[in-house]
Amino acid sequence: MNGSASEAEKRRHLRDFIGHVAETGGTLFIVGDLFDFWFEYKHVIPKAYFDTLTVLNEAKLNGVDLHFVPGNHDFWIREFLDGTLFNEIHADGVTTEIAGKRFLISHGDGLLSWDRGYRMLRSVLRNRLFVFLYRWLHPDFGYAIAKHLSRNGNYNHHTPEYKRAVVTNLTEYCEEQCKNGIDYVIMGHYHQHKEIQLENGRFLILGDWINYHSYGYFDGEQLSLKSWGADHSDD
Ligand SMILES: [Mn+2]
Repeated sequence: MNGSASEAEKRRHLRDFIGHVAETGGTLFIVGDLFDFWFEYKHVIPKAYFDTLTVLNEAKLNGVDLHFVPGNHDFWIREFLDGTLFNEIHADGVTTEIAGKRFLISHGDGLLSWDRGYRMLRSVLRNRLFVFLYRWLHPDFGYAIAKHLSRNGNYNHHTPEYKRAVVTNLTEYCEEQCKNGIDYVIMGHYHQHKEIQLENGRFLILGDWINYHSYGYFDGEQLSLKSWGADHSDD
């Protein structure tokens, strides 16, 4: 995260959104990449996310059931996120039933059929030995490396054709899941904002908080994709 005006604005919207959830109550699943980089040490957590952590803690104290599905930027969790801040962590996504509907909630990375190389890289980055060794780097150094890598991420440079191929491939995956008893598949990661009706279910790609300020909302009957700001006139 950087110190620009747009970053401050984005964070304000996020705080307002989480504050709204704290007022209305319910369950909040955060579907990964909440942080540019989260690497938790035994005794140290990063200060850059203080505002987000604070508002999440407020929501939890107000009774919101807080769940986190780590993404590829914030997988390296210990006791602070897992137990102190969130009620539950779902490292590999989760299948859960809410009001009679079966949800599959996943960050979504590594699901593309052609993503073999990424899946191998991911298994290294999640490997216990790799994590153990990385933890011995000084946090300032460990965070500097990750910040550099994160800046070089190129999700914005995908062609429209590639983005369409991603949706087609993910939709095939979701069709398969929904044939096997899932009603709703929800994922993040792909920076696309899609709501797709399947033969046996429904598929949401949640967009992101960079361009869309978007989130999925389940009222107990209907699941929909919404944008914070579009339904709130206070901005
Ligand atoms: Mn991701």
